[in-house]
Amino acid sequence: MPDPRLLLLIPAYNEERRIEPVLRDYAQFFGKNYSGKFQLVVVLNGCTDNTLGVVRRVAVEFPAVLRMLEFKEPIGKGGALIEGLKLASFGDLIGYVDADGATPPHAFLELVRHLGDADCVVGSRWLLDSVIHQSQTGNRRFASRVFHAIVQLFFRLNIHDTQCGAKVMKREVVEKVHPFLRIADMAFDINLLVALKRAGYRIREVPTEWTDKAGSKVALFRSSLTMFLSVVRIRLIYSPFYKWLRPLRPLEGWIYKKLHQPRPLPGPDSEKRG
Ligand SMILES: Nc1nc2c(ncn2[C@@H]2O[C@H](COP(=O)(O)OP(=O)(O)OP(=O)(O)O)[C@@H](O)[C@H]2O)c(=O)[nH]1
Ligand SMILES: [Mg+2]
Repeated sequence: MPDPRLLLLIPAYNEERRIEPVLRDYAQFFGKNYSGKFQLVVVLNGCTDNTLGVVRRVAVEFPAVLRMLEFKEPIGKGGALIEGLKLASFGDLIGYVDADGATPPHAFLELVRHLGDADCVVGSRWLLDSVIHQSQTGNRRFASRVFHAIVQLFFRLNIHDTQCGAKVMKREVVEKVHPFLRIADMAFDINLLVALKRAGYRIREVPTEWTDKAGSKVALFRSSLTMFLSVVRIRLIYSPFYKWLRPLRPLEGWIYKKLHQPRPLPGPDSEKRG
């Protein structure tokens, strides 16, 4: 039986220096090692460099495999994935990885192969068998562990690494939880995992191979603060107080703006479900 159709999303923001070999490697690897249909979609927004030009150039070499979506607005990594996941019907399985090549193609295929009877597989850098090349700075690892403790306290997800940029899900699952995806910044992954858990889906955490690449653009303080705010927001959505907080929306918008981070998408009242 051939492998299922696989749609892989790559969110990309100012990645002109890092994305080209990643696109080539994925297109070639999956062309050779995957018997099902493979589609790669790069989702860009607000790039001020030539990422679009680079993606276009590589797309000419792999016209059947590589496509792109471009948004002018600063919708963030989460916003880009929320848009990309609207294409879920192109695959039986839908995944995403970072544009910097932190996850090599063979490691992503491993995640796909581990799906089994689960609904979502998350790659993990914090399990015994994880293989990490060139680890993050001490500050970043510390921030990541504090973030993990807060997330565990709030949501009891029991996942060691919620932030790994490599995940894969079944199409039905994406379609079911999509209306509950609101967070546009890097806490998008928490939004997704919490929505999956509340909908009763099975999430499997699998050790993965990961390389921290040079050229990091993450502003640690600003990014951590935003992620904290977003996690509090996700927690409140599922609390009885949520409706009383509506008047604070303009303040929330102001804070995200001050932090130069994409603000959460406004949602209908159905936001509470999920
Ligand atoms: N479309 C889109 N993608 C983004 C945005 N911000 C980050 N990304 C992408 O999200 C992925 C993860 O971002 P990274 O900057 O690599 O984050 P990281 O891996 O935590 O940090 P570094 O690799 O150290 O920079 C990459 O593919 C980025 O290009 C954004 O605003 N819009
Ligand atoms: Mg990265």
